[in-house]
Amino acid sequence: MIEHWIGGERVGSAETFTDISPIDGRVLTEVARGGATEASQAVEAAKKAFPAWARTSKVERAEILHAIADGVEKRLEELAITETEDNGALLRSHRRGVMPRVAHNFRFFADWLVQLEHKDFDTRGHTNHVSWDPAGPCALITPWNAPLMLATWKIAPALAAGNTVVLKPAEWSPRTASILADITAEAGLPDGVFNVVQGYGAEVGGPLVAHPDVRRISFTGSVPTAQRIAAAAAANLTPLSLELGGKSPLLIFTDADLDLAVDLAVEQYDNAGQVCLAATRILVQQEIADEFTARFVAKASALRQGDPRDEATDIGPNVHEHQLAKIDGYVKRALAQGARAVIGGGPNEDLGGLYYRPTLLTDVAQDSEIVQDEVFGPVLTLQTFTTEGEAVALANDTKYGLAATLATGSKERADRVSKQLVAGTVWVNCFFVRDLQAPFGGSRQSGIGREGGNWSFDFYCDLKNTVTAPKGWNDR
Ligand code: TXE
Repeated sequence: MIEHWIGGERVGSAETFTDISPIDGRVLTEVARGGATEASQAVEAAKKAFPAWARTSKVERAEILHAIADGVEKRLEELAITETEDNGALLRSHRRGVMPRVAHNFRFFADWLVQLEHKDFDTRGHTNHVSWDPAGPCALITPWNAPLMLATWKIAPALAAGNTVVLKPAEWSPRTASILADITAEAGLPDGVFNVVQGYGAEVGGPLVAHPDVRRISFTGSVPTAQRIAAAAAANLTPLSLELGGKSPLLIFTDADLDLAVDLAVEQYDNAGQVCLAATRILVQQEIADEFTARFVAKASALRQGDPRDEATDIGPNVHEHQLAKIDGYVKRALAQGARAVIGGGPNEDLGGLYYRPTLLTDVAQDSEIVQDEVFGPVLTLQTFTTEGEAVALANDTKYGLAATLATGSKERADRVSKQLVAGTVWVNCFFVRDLQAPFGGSRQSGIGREGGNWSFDFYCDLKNTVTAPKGWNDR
């Protein structure tokens, strides 16, 4: 049984829900199904713990964050397996990429905190001193596609800044947050500084974000849920940070290294396509479209789909039957409208369950839902363009603006095109390189605000400027 973690104690609920593995439909555990009462208890605990935690020195907080990172590293294998069982993402990625990054999130923000300062400056002899004051209890709402990674992008800077936290993990992947709670306690984080409430979004997440004592809300997830959260935040004018979906383009020009371009395109099937940053719209220059498609098909067809716990597997299952139905609905409607499946086009019947075949669709209209909506599955579309101007126009013709990837051999073209793209991140001849110093987030409906480096601290703090008069000012 997974319970809530409130004020340093395990707390149950009268009702529970069942956590099921997308790998094979196995029941993993029962989970406490929280509601308004638990949300309020957790905020109370966070509020009570706040003054003492806010008073700790930067160095004390940094030490505890490093101890949490040590704990994550010590339990890395357990965390990796637990997360794979919960959301079906590859165990090899959890082992070698995701969980080490979880530890790094704590180390990075611990170190960043220690050097965080704004140079004092002078105004007519008066000294201006800028400080980052912690804001108070923060409500963090996170999704299931990279549960602990995305949660700790928020938890680490929030705690480093001296805030207290209530985390509401996604109901499809509740378990690693619970392990993290144990790790924080073992690392010496005082009771109530970090709390976890489990349950469904509307039932426990809704009351949490509407709570008047919550000082910051940070959310990663879908646009409709973000709109509900923003409405709740508006009632209390709670500052919020939103990291939402995307429909990012991969632009491939004739001067690109075609092998690299193919690698970049195939990489978009990672995590069975359940990645907000995924470049799901391949835009390829007409002259090389046939050659690119042939090489893409060869490479993508060699991907191994299967049990994500197997190190040889490249693509695992999608997370939940609702997601699978959503993905298949999009593909079926696209095919009915005249799209052609170059590869894939349906669930993997050999494997059954929640496994969807990596799919590439051509003959898709720019204004169709398959090109405009986030599918969040292993489904890519391919369109062609003739000129650079047309490529940019297609790339930007979306309600999103999270990321864009370019494959080109020309530095001048890369500079020219990246300047014109509406995207929070542009990758040139690479993908998914993410440094925590960099601002991360999206334009348009991909979100509000940026996470990373100073941007995270600016969000989780009340910035203060203290202006001190020079000595003897009252002698004048
Ligand atoms: O997301 P939700 P879902 C996109 C992706 C996917 C779609 C639906 O396109 O197909 O969203 O996924 C909590 N108040 N992304 O339905 O609902 C919920 O419990 C407070 C993109 O799973 O946004 C969970 O913890 N919280 C994405 C979290 O919100 C609420 C990652 C996310 O769930 C709530 C995930 C409410 N009223 C999905 N309702 C990305 N940006 O990476 C739900 N929640």
